Amino acid sequence: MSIVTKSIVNADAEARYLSPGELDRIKVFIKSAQSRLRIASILTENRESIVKRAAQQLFQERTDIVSPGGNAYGEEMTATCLRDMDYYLRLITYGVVAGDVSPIEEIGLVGVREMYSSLGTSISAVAQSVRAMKAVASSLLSSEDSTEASFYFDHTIGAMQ
Ligand SMILES: CCC1=C(C)/C(=C/C2=NC(=C\c3[nH]c(/C=C4\NC(=O)[C@H](C)[C@H]4CC)c(C)c3CCC(=O)O)/C(CCC(=O)O)=C2C)NC1=O
Repeated sequence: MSIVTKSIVNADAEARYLSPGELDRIKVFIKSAQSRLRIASILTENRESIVKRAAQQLFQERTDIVSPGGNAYGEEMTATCLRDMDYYLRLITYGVVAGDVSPIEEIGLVGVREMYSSLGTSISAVAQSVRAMKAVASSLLSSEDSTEASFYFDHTIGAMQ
């Protein structure tokens, strides 16, 4: 939910007008809209290369994952791993657009430990893949946009730690 929707839902639940504080937060949200939309479109346009380059880096650092017996071993499993990375990149673009981590949280982080644990997937390696995507993404963004985007990457990584 964006800050606009959230503020309205909260205010209406108490049948009150938006408070000065809420209006200020909405102002910040609207002021940052242009950069957030720019970030989302750069990440979206470059999604394939971000995932591919980050996966290469991950598999170099964690050869065990793609070696026999590894969770992402074999063409099909490797493709599923890249798919998961693409899922997280997509959710991060949702967060950037909404200016809020709750879409990432609700779609991809609630119960994530249990899920990967039941799949025998190392969650720290998944976190490492998101860290690698953050590095590739940062190289495509201006330093200001990179700082903004990092917030959403870091939140995702933090939830997997
Ligand atoms: C949008 C929200 C969402 C998420 C996040 C999601 C994740 C997700 N990843 C899965 C599997 C998987 N995920 C991975 C990923 C990896 N293995 C590794 O060692 C690497 C560290 C990592 C890649 C970075 C692999 C290899 C599988 C297949 C595991 C198996 O079938 O045994 C599965 C099991 C079902 C399936 O194969 O599709 C789910 C549900 N699904 C969703 O709907």
